[in-house]
Amino acid sequence: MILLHTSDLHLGKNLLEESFYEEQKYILNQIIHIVKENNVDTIMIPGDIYDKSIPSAEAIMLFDNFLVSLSKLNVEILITSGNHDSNDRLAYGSNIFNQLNIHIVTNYDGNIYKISKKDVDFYLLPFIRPFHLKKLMTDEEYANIKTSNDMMKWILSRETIDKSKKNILLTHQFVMWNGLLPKTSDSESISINNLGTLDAIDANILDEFDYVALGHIHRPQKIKRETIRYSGTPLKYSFSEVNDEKSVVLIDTNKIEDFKLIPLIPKRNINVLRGTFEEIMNMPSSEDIIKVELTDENILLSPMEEIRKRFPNAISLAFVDKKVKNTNSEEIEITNDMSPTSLFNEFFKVQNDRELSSEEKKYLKDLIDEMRGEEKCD
Ligand SMILES: [Mn+2]
Repeated sequence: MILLHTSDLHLGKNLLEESFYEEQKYILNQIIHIVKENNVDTIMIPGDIYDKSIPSAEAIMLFDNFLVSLSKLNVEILITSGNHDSNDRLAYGSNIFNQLNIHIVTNYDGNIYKISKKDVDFYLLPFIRPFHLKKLMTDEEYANIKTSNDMMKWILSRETIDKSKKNILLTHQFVMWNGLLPKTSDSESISINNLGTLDAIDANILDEFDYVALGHIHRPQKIKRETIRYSGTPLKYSFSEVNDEKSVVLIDTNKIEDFKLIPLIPKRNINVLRGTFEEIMNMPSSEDIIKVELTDENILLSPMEEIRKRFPNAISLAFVDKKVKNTNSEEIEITNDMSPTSLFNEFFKVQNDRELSSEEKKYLKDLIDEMRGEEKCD
């Protein structure tokens, strides 16, 4: 059987103000194309179908069309909810979908939802936290569940894994191994606590599975072994991911360890351009979604307008020169009798390591006078 593993679609996501609707539509079509080309039997999506617990109508339509297209290709669809999904909303229609080989699992009731297909057993575990187990246990038992790892151990201890079969687990969790945290990005909204491990599940307890299809972390990577794997998001969802290569995992269940990563090529790429204004204006024009980091020494007035003529999808601009460093107010000596001009001069000195020139002083004085004049008119 050929399986495809992807996750964290985050349908409905925006990057700053930029909608990803067209990109998502494009990349879902690409996944459908990969499914067709490779005769995929089953697609596995362990969580974060939507970006928000109340997805937009547009996002719902994207997902709907995706399911319909997959269904037409007779692909079995295995989905579990992620931390971004609303369980109740994602579960809508799941009973009737089951009859169409679309399995959407959003609830854990004491046993992992299992699907057997040929020689493979799939275990579908939605995103849950330790407190979800409270209603399934005695108080004494619950007192022992302190971490996500305790939770997962308890969950797995209740399953009888048939070792004569291939066993595959779908789960949306933070999995680590040997003290190594997974490589995160800016788009996950995960807060790593002080220990960094309280929410983490130790990959060692997943050893009974031939393949673990993980969702939650947005960078594609293995944890402990090649076959415990985050597929990563199908698109770059933050500027921290510009150097990542996005892909889906294609698995032949007869030789799981020989899985392939099929690259996903986005409609528009995401990129960070760094340089002076002049350098950037000499870079080849592109339709990419761009963050500009200007290294100019002088502050420019509305550079974005010019930059957008060359890079119409520039959506973020930052000055990264030392002049715009965050000045700690303690670095500036302030006394009560200082005029606004000398206050500004102190600030300027800290930022630029020099005094204002006489020309700059005059400009500042005129500006302040003008503002004062306006104040008086009020
Ligand atoms: Mn996610």
